[in-house]
Amino acid sequence: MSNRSFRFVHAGDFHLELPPHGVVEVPDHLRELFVESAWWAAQRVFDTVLAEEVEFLVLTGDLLDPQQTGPRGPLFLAEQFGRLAERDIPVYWVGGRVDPPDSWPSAVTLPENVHMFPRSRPEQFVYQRDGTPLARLTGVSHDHSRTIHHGDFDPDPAGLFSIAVVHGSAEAAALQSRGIHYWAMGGRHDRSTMFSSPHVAHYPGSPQGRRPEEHGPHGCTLVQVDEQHRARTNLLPTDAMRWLSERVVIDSETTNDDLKTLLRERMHTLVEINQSVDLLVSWTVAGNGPLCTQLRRGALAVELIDALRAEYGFGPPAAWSLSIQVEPAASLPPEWYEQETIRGDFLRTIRQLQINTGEPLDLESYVSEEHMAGILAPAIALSDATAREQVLCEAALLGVDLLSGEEAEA
Ligand SMILES: [Mn+2]
Repeated sequence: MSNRSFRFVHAGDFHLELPPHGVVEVPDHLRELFVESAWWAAQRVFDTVLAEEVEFLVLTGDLLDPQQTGPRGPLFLAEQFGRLAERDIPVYWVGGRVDPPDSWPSAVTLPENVHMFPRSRPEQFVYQRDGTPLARLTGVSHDHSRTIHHGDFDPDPAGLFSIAVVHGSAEAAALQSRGIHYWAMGGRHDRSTMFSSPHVAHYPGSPQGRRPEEHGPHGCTLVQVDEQHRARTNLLPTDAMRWLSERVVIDSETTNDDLKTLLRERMHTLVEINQSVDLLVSWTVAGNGPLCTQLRRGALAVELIDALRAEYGFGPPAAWSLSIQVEPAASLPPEWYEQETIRGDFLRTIRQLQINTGEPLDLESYVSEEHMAGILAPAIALSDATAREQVLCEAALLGVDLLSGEEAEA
């Protein structure tokens, strides 16, 4: 039995049916990027497989919903698979939530190098290089239960490198107990590793981030297996545009110009670090001082955004600033709660509601009957304790903004 080192690529969650979203508006010059980035990123996964000359490609589901992409989706994938077929590179594909094996349209023929795992029970393939077995892949497509039946997976009896190909979630301890060398997981859109030694369970994430919360580089994972059957994972970025979330801290001394300089310097660094990929940046300003109040209410945020967009937003590559938000201060000055002012009354009321978590907010009385019949009713019930606390905090800040006199800002 040979223990040779080898490499493969692990990718998933292409979601070709789903363009990036979660922004208020998309400027004209970035429209094509929004529409096409999921496709470009997926194509780069196949480019990577060819460029790295790996043994095979493991795909862990949610590649496309063929109903929603229309013919373009299956035709695109079949073409990409065909590029790998020309180089004799097999593809092992487990179905996820949106791409169960029976959703593939019969009119589009899958090339013979593509092996799909069924949904009913695990199936196995042994990958061979020049007639020598290198790895055993066991996989089962997602069956709507979300949880992976880890008991279905056993390591290769002859000691081959064993890969489990699955879509969903599982307890790390349950997976670790099986003796599988590499759990190729799918179903999470941000990259994450459940454990990495001695064995590995890994989600490569989507090749393309879809919304501001999915920040940082996205791509596929290059897995390198050594002679001792240890696997090492490396991110190979494929994203056509990258969401970034940046936080800058200011204090009571910070001036408009200081903040502008701070943002420009940070932007400069971001462009240097993330070369040749378009960036979408959400800014958060934290700290305290009069500038925070100005940013929350006034035209300053718009002015800063406009300046950043003009200087960096058009590229290429573009580094487009989406928004500037002010991080709510951790606490308000305690003396404000004691003052005999309308603001003091307001803050004391809010604090009572924060302490007595069972006390109803009675927001219903502010909403017309017509709206109560719609989706607003459950939204204002705020039965979730965290959501209630968050709304009360925001209400306190809004109240402070509206009820503080001009002198309080100075
Ligand atoms: Mn998914």
